[in-house]
Amino acid sequence: ATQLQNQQPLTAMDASTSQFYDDVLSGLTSTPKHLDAKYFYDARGDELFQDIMNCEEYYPTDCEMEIFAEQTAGLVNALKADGTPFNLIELGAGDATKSIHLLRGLLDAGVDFTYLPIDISGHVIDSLNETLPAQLPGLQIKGLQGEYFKMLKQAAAGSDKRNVVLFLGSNIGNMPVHEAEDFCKVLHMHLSTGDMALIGIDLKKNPKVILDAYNDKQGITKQFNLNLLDRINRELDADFNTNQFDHYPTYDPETGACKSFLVSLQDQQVNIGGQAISFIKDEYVYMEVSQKYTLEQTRSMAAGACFKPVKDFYDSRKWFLDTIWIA
Ligand code: AVJ
Repeated sequence: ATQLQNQQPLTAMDASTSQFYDDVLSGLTSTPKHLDAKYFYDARGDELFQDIMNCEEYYPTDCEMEIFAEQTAGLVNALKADGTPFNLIELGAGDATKSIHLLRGLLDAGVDFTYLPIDISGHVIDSLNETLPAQLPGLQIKGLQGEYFKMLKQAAAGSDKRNVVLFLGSNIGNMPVHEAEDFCKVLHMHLSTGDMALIGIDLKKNPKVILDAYNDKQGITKQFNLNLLDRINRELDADFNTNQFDHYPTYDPETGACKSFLVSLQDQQVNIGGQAISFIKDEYVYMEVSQKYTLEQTRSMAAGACFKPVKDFYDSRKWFLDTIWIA
């Protein structure tokens, strides 16, 4: 493609597309190459993630669902604390299928709270604002679309109620350990004494179980990774041939890092909005980490951020932990 042809879509880019473009180019011109897993979730990526959650091998969703469905009363009790009204703020609420158990439990117990789901996707927030009040009569809900901490500030501002923050689904695992530690520190800075966090964390377990969850037999996780290349093609005027990349999932039981890579099957050049990017045969692109922790590691993460653990909830296999920390 000539430069002229490619200048058109670039100048027409909105702010979020241009951020996407900058991140993709900076990741693919780095050594080693990498892409940011937060970009997995376009409309197609959302569908593929739903399919992953329905995979036989993908256990984290089932585990956390079991906790929320079967230990609702325990969760309600721990979070309602002294019974004072609170803001229930959920970071990355998605479709709230797990939190809905908690919301129903809180309503049934007559607890005074307002649910403030935060998501980067406006579509997610619109549909929660619309569907939840119908499913849960009496629910006070105020969805907020935007960045976690920006919206958290907004949610907590102008209210002297205590705050309870939900960060479920092992989303914290998508950060490398040092970033997760920093995230907890920043979270603590946004909270006041007595505020709580309920964090869903995937635990270390038999390495085969973990690797299988990120290497499903149907190849959905592979498609989920390749979809980011397709998304770049669709949104950034690129020409990736996804057949020329393979998916390489790994799990290292020593570090607890479950990482996913795409590997170039040949020497190839890809054009992204007029920029040529070269891949050599067998070169890898680092796509995502899904970090696994021991209970002890979660304890030191809490302590490092000045949180005190108050209660732990496990699924029956003890594969997943929902832990409540108090600020
Ligand atoms: C949504 C980040 C929790 O890391 O387990 C699933 C994403 N990636 N399979 C995870 C994911 C590959 C998932 N999280």
